[in-house]
Amino acid sequence: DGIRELDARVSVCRACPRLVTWREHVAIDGRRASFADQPYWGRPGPSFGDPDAEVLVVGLAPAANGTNRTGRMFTGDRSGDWLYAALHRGGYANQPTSVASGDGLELTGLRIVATVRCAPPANKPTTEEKATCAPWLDRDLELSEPRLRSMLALGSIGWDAALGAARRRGWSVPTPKPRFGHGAEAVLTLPGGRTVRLLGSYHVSQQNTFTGKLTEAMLDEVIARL
Ligand code: DU
Ligand code: SF4
Repeated sequence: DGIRELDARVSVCRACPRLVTWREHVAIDGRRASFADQPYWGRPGPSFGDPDAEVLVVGLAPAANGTNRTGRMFTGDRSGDWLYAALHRGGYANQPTSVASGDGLELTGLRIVATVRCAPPANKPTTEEKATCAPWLDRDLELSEPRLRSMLALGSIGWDAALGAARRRGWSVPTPKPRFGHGAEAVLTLPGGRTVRLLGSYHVSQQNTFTGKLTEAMLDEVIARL
């Protein structure tokens, strides 16, 4: 189907020279010591989850030793531990943990994509890299659109990417531009009049979860509204 083909195509994209160099460097000779005996994916991260999802989660980018290692969105790092535990509490995931493909994890009603599909140095994609990767997100949105009811943007970069993709799809976005914040909500209107809700959450990165800026209760509250 369309999503399978899209996932296969994005997995071999080499459009951003800096990110190709970084993802392959980490995979080949920059592996974290605790994973040194493992093969790394070292490529862009395809979407993960239910192809018939009504909810789309838009993250930031793969982590160098997370998705860039395991090849699956939010898999094998602390951000993923947080996200999948919350998706399990919210009824979208069949188990709370995400270790590696083959661990039995399945999502129902929800699919996860990223703004930028390759691990960026210091987790910071450039403006150009975000723009170069945007067509992949556009295609994900197009394929999800018939069933889509809501989106969850993790962090302001995911929020801006979701709004940009919605505009390029011809959806109507409120003006002034809806501002990102934890719990922020924007109602987007499709050309036919149907609406899709965009919700914002602080990103599940360690700098938010370790410091208490994002608590489990805060994340659960937004997921419940999806
Ligand atoms: O082989 P497949 O049915 O395309 O599934 C690939 C992979 O996607 C599976 O290991 C879990 C995930 N997945 C899911 O999480 N939810 C679904 O509804 C279908 C597939
Ligand atoms: Fe391709 Fe996106 Fe990776 Fe750039 S970040 S190389 S556009 S998949």
